[in-house]
Amino acid sequence: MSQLQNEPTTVWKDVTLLTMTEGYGLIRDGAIAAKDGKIVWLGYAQDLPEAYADAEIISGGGHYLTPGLIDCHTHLVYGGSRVTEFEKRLSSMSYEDIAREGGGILSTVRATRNTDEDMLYLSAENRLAHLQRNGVTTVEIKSGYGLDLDNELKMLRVARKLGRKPDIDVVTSFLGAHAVPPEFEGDSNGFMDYLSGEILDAVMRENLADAVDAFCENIAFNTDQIEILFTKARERGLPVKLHAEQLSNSGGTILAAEYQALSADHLECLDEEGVKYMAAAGMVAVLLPGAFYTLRDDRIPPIELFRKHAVPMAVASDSNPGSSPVLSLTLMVNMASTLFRLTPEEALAGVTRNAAQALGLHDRGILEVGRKADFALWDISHPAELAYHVGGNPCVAIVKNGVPF
Ligand code: DI6
Ligand code: FE
Repeated sequence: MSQLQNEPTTVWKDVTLLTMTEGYGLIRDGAIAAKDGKIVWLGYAQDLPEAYADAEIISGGGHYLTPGLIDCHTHLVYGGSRVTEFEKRLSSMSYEDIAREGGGILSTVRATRNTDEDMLYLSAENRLAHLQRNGVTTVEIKSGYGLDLDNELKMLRVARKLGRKPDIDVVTSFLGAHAVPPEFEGDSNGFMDYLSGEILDAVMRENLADAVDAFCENIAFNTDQIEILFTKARERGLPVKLHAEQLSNSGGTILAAEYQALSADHLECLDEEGVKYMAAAGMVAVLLPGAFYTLRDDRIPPIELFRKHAVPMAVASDSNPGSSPVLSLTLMVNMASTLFRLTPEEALAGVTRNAAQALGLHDRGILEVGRKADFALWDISHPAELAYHVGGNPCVAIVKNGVPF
């Protein structure tokens, strides 16, 4: 027998499975078998084939087992802190006012430029650990606080390095078009040329990005500018996605649809026309209730229209130092339900099946033979409990590529 055929199989028993293939896909008294990092069997424990008699058996302790959670939108790598800005916002300054006076994203740009790669790694690793303890096995991380060649590459290298840890997969997005840095003040077109030329070239050379993202907003970039970047991204075969319609309806979503974007994210100000474009382009709507909550927004994304036009909804943390200092994805499942009125089932699909689609990953997000053996185990007694608790952490273990952590 070859080495490969001798690789041990592991079977989790005494679990309630939520396969998330359709609805919750609940299987009580279930079992799931993994080999070589992939799911090889799942179903009712009583139907477990004889062939698995010699497998290593792990008791799931009666817990629920879901696909490992996927956080499909984060800005986890950054220097410094924005806690003083948080205090300012409490005394009536708005996020946009703070951005206009050089705070906001630009203050994190200064701090990130002044932080070396090792320190950036350690602080991001610490934030990531919170997400992981809460069930996350795949995370997307964006650049966008460097805004020059060296510092954008530095951020993306840190994200790639985090992805070499055995218990997490990291998908990276180049978000150079996040803000205009001081050295290009008043010349956002010049900055866009630099971004979509020299910086994107270097990012591609080092294979540092899995997608290209941008911030389309009246305090950031307009659709004409983003089109330049998206054209370059497409020439190089990189998928695109967009921060769109968060603070105003700026037409970003329609542009993103024209470039077959994976997702448009935020979307509080999106109208039905934009939703139709998303549906036609097969895009995912990424909902970010942490930013909505932190900025005390009063417009919720058009959830009914996403349902009506069958646009899949993902839910993510948007973890960042300004608008969404979030460290728990199950808290986002709660907020997606409470604030955006998603059903708990929709919210859970938002951090599993639909989050995988938002990242263009077809090998995870549901429990099915052939998919990655990435699981989270939960001390709950009803699936909706994953949306019900506000804070706390019912995650008891994660499994990555078939290996328990
Ligand atoms: N939208 C966001 O929610 C973050 N960036 C973006 O384009 C905010 C980032 C920050 O405030 O630092
Ligand atoms: Fe964001």
